[in-house]
Amino acid sequence: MPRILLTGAAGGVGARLRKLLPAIYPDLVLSDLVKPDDLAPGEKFIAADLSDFAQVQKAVEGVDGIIHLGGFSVEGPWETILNANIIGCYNLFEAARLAGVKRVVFASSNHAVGFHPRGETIDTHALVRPDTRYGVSKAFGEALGSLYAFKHNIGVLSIRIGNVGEKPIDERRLAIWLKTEDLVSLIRIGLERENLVYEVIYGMSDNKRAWWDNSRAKELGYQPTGVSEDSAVEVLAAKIPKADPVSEFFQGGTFCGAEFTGDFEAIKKA
Ligand code: 15L
Repeated sequence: MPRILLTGAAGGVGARLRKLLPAIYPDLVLSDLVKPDDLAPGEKFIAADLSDFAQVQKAVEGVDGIIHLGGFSVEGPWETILNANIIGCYNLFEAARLAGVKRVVFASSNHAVGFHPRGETIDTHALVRPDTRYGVSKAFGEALGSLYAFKHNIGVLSIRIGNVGEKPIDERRLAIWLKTEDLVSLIRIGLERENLVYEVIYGMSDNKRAWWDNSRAKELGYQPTGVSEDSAVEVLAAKIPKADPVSEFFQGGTFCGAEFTGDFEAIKKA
């Protein structure tokens, strides 16, 4: 039975996965900076600060596969992103290499490619266009995953996650919504698919308004079950006020508009 480590287990997505993963991976170890408040008696937990290599080494000891959600999950100050997402991600992969971990699923984000226009459909060959320091850290994690896959024989799957939730919550999320069960299917591809070297795929459900071509995920066996269009009438009726033009134009939404000092007319055509 494989032992699987879930980092970032106390976060929002981590909390959702904690409900579904034990049925598939009974030997699941949870990790985060601090213990989740609702930790059940049967759940195994190890506290680890990702920016501390010794603590990360302890957490990965004896595991076969890692689901790496840990780190700062939105835009933040450089010091925060540097420690939690850049140094933290390096520590995770390096500790995994030393411990002989076979698989890592890296929770990347749509914000690694957020500055692509909504009017364009991109696949995983599109250039990274991070929309934040956070997005840069996700592009870094993808690159690091590729290095450890090709150089150190760890099978790595980077999932550019859209937005995980019960339902899509606004018009942008109709394009990028990811049902938790579908995230579990993607994780299983990363941990279980034979001969996986390094892959990048988009973490979205069956979304009619998608601006991502996720054919690589389908080739790897992904069959999404969530249908975002089922919520379209409700979402559009809510008439959520529009954000600024930059946020509305690009895929990354308000992550693009925040702190923006660029030339909107020029980058629209780039
Ligand atoms: C992300 O990467 C964030 O972790 C999440 O909180 C959402 O903001 C999501 O992107 C999104 O783009 O909606």
